[in-house]
Parts: sequence; C-alpha cells; structure tokens
Amino acid sequence: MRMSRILPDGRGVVFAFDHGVEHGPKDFPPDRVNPRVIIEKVVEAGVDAIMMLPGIARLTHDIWGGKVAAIIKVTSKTNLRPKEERLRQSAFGYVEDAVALGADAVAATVYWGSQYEDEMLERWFAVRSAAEAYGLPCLQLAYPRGPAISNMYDVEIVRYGARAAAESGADLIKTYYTGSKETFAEVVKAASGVPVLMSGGPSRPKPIDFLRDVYSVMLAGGKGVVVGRNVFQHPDPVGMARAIIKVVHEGLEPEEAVKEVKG
Ligand code: FBP
Repeated sequence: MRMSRILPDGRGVVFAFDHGVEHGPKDFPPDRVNPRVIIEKVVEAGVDAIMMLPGIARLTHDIWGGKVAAIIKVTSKTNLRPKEERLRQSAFGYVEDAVALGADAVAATVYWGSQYEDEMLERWFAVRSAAEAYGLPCLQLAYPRGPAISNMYDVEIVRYGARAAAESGADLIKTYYTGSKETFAEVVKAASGVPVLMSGGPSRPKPIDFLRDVYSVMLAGGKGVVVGRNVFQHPDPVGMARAIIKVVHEGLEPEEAVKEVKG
C-alpha cells in the first residue's frame, strides 16, 4: 500500500527536502527559506512524495497531508562538522517518530566506503528492522563516498553501492546518475529488482540537461528520481517539477517536457 503511494504506476517523483541540515540555509533562494513556500509549490505541481526530516514534516503537514506521500528521513549531518567527520550521518529521529507523523516510508543514508561504514550500517539495520515491524518501506540513500573512492560517479562504484543497498534490505534505492543510459542500466541490474531512483545533484544551468538525465535513467530501467535543488533553486519550481513528472510518468521526451518550464 505504502509503496504504491510513492511509486503509483511503478515509477515516482520524490521531492528531496533535507538540505537545510545537510547544506544549511544557503541552499535556498532568499524568497524560499521558509519551507512552506516551496512545499506548497511542489504539492501544487503534483510530486508523488516528499522526503524530509521530522521537523519539516511537523511544520508543513497541513500542506501535504492527504495529498502527497511522506518519506521521513531519520539520518543526517551538517556541513558545520570538520570535513573528515562529514562521511558519517547521525540519527536524526527514530522510526517511531516517522510512524507518529503518519509517514509512508523512512529513509536513511549509507556512505558505502566511508571509514564510518560500520557505524552507518549499525544505524541502517536498526532503522531497517524497526521499520519492518511497522510495514514501512525503507529508502536507502546509497552514496558511495570515502577516502578510497576517487570518482563517486564511476559506474563500478555506483553499482557496487546499489548492490550493497539491495543486499542490506533496501526497498528503494536512491543513488547517483552515472552519466549515460548504458552505465545506469548496469546500476539497475546490480540492484536486482529493487527500484532505483536517481539522486538529483547540484542544479544544472539548463533544465533540458537535467531532463535528459532523467529520461536516460527511465530508459535504463530506473524507476524515477529523488530531486531537490534542480526544483527548489529553479526560478520556476512548479514548471520544473511538472516537466520531471511528465518525463517520469508519461515518458515525454525532454524537448517536449521542457516546455512546462518558464524562463
Ligand atoms: P539534490 O537533488 O538537491 O541533490 O538532493 C538530493 C540529496 O541527496 C539530498 O537528499 C541531500 O541533502 C543532498 O542531495 C546531499 O548532497 P551532497 O551530495 O552535497 O551530500
């Protein structure tokens, strides 16, 4: 039931909105620092789900409740930490908080390859087993990054993370785009049937470039996208979200979908 709210036709567009802690308020354009402003826009655009930390859910539930699925992320870290400590995420709430908030799923990050992999796996499995008891799907942000990884977008590295995510019991995998349809198909294959969603990444100057990546992901067998900055930093977030939705759910070509975007 819950998975079908996130991937209504087997595919989904999830709005990622955990940046206030991960990157700080500098990520938000000055007119959108209040989370309610942007949440209103993505709900209007018709995203399938919003991935957020517990506090944002409390502050905005009256906008998305009953309209859009909620994925509560229960790990995070700040960039205020010393650099070498940024390769671990801490507990940022508990599965019970997500249940109390009426969540459809929980999310947690694992930095595969980090020197703190051990600690993050302990946390992942604690989240995984608590969520299992409530029937809550677990989205894993399967991000390979660590001292031994020189290129975290390399297909060998990304598919390793996707495979490890599948083997650790993820119900949904969010990971990096590897740059082409062919390489992303390898990532999808490694995930062995667990739905793979592309992580958005930094804002692309031209919306068409982002839409082309999303299109390739779908052709590669990906099940959608978990996108933040490419929507909330764009001057027309509603148009941008609508364009992405059209590519993911209707298979519209990027050149057509981009017509939704103003400016
Ligand atoms: P974006 O689409 O903005 O990249 O959001 C996806 C996301 O994974 C967020 O969930 C998270 O806060 C951020 O990117 C992580 O960014 P970084 O790569 O700097 O750690």
